[in-house]
Amino acid sequence: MPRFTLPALAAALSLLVLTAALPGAAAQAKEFEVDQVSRSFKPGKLAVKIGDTVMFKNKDTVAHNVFSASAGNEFDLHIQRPGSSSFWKAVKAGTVVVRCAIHPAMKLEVQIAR
Ligand SMILES: [Cu+2]
Repeated sequence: MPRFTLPALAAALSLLVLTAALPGAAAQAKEFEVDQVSRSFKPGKLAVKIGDTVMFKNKDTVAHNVFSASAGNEFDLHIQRPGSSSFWKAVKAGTVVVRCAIHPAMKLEVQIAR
């Protein structure tokens, strides 16, 4: 008597194919980390591709409010408390200037390529 029925085997196989395909798809989009330290972005410049995600990690003792007014890539991550992380996904090719609404001196330049 077989241990597995044919439908169960087929289901197990398709699950295997699905999970095998996932890491390949995930490898296409990358995740970058930008820290907020001493009221500045580190690094201050970044090169990403459309679909990539940037994680903003607040390593400061003060709150930040990351945003961009660059055409096609406008976003606002709102108030971000010390120790927390926020995420932004690059959607349109070009140069994006990222700033903090609380600290005008903070500046990050992101180059988004196709
Ligand atoms: Cu700030």
